[in-house]
Amino acid sequence: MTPDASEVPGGRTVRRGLFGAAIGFAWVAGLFVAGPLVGGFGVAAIAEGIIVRSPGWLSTLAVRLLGFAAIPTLVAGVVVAVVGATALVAIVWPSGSDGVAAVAVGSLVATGTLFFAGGVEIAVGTFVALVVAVVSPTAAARWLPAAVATDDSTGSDRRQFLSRLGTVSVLGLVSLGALRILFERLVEDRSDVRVGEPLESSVSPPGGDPAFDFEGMPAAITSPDAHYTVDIDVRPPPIDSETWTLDIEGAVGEPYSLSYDELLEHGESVEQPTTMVCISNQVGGDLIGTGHWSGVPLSALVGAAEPAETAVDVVTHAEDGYSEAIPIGLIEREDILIAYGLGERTLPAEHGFPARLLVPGRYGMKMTKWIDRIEVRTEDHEAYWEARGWDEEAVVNTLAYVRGAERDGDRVRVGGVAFGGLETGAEEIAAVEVSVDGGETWQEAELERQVAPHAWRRWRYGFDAPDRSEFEVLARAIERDGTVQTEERTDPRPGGSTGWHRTTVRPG
Ligand SMILES: Nc1nc2c(c(=O)[nH]1)N[C@H]1C(S)=C(S)[C@@H](COP(=O)(O)O)O[C@H]1N2
Ligand SMILES: [Mo]
Repeated sequence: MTPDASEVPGGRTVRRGLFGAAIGFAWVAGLFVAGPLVGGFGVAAIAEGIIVRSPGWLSTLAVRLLGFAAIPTLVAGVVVAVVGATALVAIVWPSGSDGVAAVAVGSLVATGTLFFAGGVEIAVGTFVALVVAVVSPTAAARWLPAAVATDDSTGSDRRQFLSRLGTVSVLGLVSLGALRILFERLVEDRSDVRVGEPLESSVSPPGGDPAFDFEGMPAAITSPDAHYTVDIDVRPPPIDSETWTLDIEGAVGEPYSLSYDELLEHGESVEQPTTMVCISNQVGGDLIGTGHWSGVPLSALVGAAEPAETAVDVVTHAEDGYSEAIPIGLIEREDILIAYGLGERTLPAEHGFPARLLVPGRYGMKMTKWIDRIEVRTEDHEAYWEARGWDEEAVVNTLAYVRGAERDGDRVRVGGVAFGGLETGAEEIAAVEVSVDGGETWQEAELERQVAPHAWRRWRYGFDAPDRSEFEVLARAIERDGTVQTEERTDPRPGGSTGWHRTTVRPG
């Protein structure tokens, strides 16, 4: 026989807590479902609000501890806090008073406040979103309470409560899921049709050497879907390419604006595969990719505005409040682009639609996405991450990462990628050396021919190993002037991680 709930100390408290948590969760789920109607998940907006309002040292600490997972972690934290708070309220809520009405009023006030603080516009969609975010927890409160209201619980009460909790959750989640899909459909039709649209003039990216395509190896050119993303916000800012303009202004003789079509049809467009790596990437980490980008040299765009003699910085400003500065002297480099395309299409929203900066050889943080304004300045500008303690120049530290391993009979092959922001253009990495004996001896790997001047080099190294299945592999790159990549391990902050990548592989 199972004990009655009444015999379990705190059984009622637990059920009340569960009831309250379910209501909090229903509210969060309602907000998530309504997200497409109000331009995003309300909980994400709370998390963003916390980041924006918290002092720089705190957000920096969070990023330091959690890397760029700080924001998703914060979102999860807000969800837990909401669910925990509603559980507590349910536990202390006086029996006998009308819980359903309280939930309706409470969720109405909370949702209204959230939308108001988030600057959501007054529209039919907002009203529908509000209804969903209120009905979801209210319905949960209406359908769950039977077992909670009674103080003298019995085993059947408890079972009834749990089976109700199950039924209501399943029915609720199914209907919320269906609503979410419906809302996404509705909004998709309104979203910018030019995101990810085929580019007319684009040529296909250079192909890699198939000999380097084996188990675990990345493609020579990363597809847009496979390219990592790192954002300060949880979602890309919605931008309408019809009304968007790129304004070039500040300390210039001839400020001007370009429309989206004018940018796409710019006569000096180029295509440029470029490796991008996030400054927060750990040695061997995944925040690295080589996109096939197209764009217009920044020098052409800024040059046409006739920058002042006294100009020092070119600042790119983005819709999400992000900014980055590069010294005016640097823009003479023809390879710094305002990119509008990735992989033969216009940019995907998450990679910066309609336009983003590309600064080859620098860390990704220099490459502002969702640009709407280029400002030439006569004073130094403090950029987003710089203000949070990261390196201003952000030149990529020479790196060699181990990626793949494969066995063919007695033969084992390991491989990976190498890259460095040495700013000399092509052929910056002269060699990659590999050790499979813990650093005792080093052998030179075979390098793939360079697919483009600013693209990583893939490498591979084969050796005979009939009697072993596990290998510790170490890799290090050699720069063009013979300098061996530093062995010293440093943290990503402030200037990017350094050190040799050491990892264990089990080739299959
Ligand atoms: N506007 C804006 N630009 C941004 C960021 C951002 O959060 N907002 N993140 C930067 C960082 S830290 C990196 S590593 C790259 C990542 O670009 P990707 O998401 O296209 O890979 O974008 C950079 N540009
Ligand atoms: Mo980054």
